[in-house]
Amino acid sequence: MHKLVVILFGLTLFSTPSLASDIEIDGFWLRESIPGQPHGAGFGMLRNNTEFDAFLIGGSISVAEDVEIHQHIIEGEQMRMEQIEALMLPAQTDVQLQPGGYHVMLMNLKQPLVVGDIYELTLIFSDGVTLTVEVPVKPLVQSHNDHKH
Ligand SMILES: [Cu+2]
Repeated sequence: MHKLVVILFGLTLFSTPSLASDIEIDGFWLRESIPGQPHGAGFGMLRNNTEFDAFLIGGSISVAEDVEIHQHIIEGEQMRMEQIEALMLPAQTDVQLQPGGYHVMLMNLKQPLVVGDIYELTLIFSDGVTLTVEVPVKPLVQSHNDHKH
């Protein structure tokens, strides 16, 4: 952990001040809460349009006590989540946060996430720049077609 902090600090020194201003946040959404679930999760696309690698290091949202960055890892036949200190966004690259992969974890929700609600999510990058976007709550299961039963 200490080593990573040092690495991030080093990168900050060599980054341009406007790094995160050329990062786009696209199509972010929050997954609706199921009863008894203490945490929430958010997904979407981050696009780094700069010539430099960028690092997402955290976030904040009014409905949760904290925002962590998580990844899913497979251990044997088990899949579980693990917090990561930073999500690297390579230069000129899209990174997708999606169910079963990288996501932002909303720790200790103050109220359940209900479909149709919209929250402001702030994402924090390693150069200190923050970006805030409106994120809607969507259903757990999203069908890719419109057919209904
Ligand atoms: Cu998680």
